[in-house]
Amino acid sequence: MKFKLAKLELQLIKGDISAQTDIEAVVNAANAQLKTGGGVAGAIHRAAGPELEEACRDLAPIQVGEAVITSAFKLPNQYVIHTLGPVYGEDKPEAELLARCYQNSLHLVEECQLKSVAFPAISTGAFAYPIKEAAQISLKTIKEMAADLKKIKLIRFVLYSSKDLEVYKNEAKKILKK
Ligand code: AR6
Repeated sequence: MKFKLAKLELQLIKGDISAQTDIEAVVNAANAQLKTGGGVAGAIHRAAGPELEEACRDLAPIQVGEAVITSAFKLPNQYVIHTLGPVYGEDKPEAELLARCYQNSLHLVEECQLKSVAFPAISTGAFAYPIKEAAQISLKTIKEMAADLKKIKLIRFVLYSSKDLEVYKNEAKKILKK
């Protein structure tokens, strides 16, 4: 499913964040130490190879809501943006912290003048953020920022299950008014 937001296209697909061959930067749902882990972080580090963890060493630890950028090494992308989402029920205010992950990631995209970025549903796995609320926050944040993003042409959400994709589609229809 596709939406037009200012000058950019927002896509919602089901897939694997580590297999986005036509995207310049992929976003990692990282841990504070920027080490490999489960879920998205595991898939990204496995596909990028051990050089990614090495490149992350001097940038860690990061704070909740912060984002940092590295090369993507063996991934089919140029860059990885690592952001630390809030743990639901622990890191507060959680909605603001989750919004900051998307804002800070998109600031890096803008600074590096990238044309395309792919996001997973940050915090909705090990960090237990409910998918519907997370979808609303991420889509609203991008909608608010869209007019200020100059270079980027494509933002893609890569959802891991059909169920999560359906939730995103439903929320996007309401929030982005297709
Ligand atoms: N591609 C796209 N989405 C995925 C993939 C994938 N390959 N694998 C899982 N998801 P999570 P978090 C979905 O746990 O909640 C890690 O161990 C998943 O279904 O990766 O921010 C880190 O090291 C869920 O919807 O990230 C951290 O310690 C979403 O991606 C911690 O988990 C996010 O799940 C971060 O937790």
